[in-house]
Amino acid sequence: MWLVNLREYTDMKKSDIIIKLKKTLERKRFEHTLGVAYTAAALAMCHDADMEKAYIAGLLHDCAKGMTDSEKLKYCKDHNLPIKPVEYDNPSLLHSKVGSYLADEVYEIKDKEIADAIFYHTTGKAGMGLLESIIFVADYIEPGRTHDPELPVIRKEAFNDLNKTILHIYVNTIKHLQDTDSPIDTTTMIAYEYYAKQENNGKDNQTH
Ligand code: DGI
Ligand code: FE
Ligand code: FE
Repeated sequence: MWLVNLREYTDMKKSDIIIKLKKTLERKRFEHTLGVAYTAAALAMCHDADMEKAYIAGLLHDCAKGMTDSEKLKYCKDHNLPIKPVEYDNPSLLHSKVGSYLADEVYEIKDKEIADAIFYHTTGKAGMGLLESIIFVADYIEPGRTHDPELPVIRKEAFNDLNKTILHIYVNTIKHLQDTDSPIDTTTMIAYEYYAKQENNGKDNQTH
């Protein structure tokens, strides 16, 4: 493998991944996937992250979306992945956890940072690393998204201040979950509190 130019190797991988994803995802989901991949690469350019990793994590972030709820629950049981009560109530939340394992098992991407970015892309978590933050944000803002009227502002923020953008996304997502009476994962709430505190600390520092 070391005789192969690394650039060619990853280019080969990317087209293999895209062909495989096209077979398992519905058309809309596949288009969203490509949108997240190039948005993540653009955010990586802006925020000095690894573009290659951001693109691949973007491609794979929803790779488990083709599975039914019972397939996802079975996959977790077969692989001894713990399932939280909120995930039993809403098994769609499991696509991020399952996807991070499929990235390794099915798509042969053996990279901890990419696996973590996929694992946390739905709820996020307190203190996300750079790649995790980029995938969390790219998933929300890619050009195909239309669900949030504040998207034009959030898209601009994303290329300026990632933590501020993450807080904005949490505020809007939690409001949407409350409005629709959806159960909120504790990881989501803890992360929201973390980013709200970060923002307040930043403001305090500016006034001193
Ligand atoms: O897979 P996508 O649709 O591209 O995006 P995603 O993985 O971010 O999932 C989005 C959905 O997840 C959106 O409808 C909000 C929901 N979500 C995020 N955090 C929570 C949540 N749903 C529940 N019930 N609880 C959460 O904490
Ligand atoms: Fe997702
Ligand atoms: Fe997504």
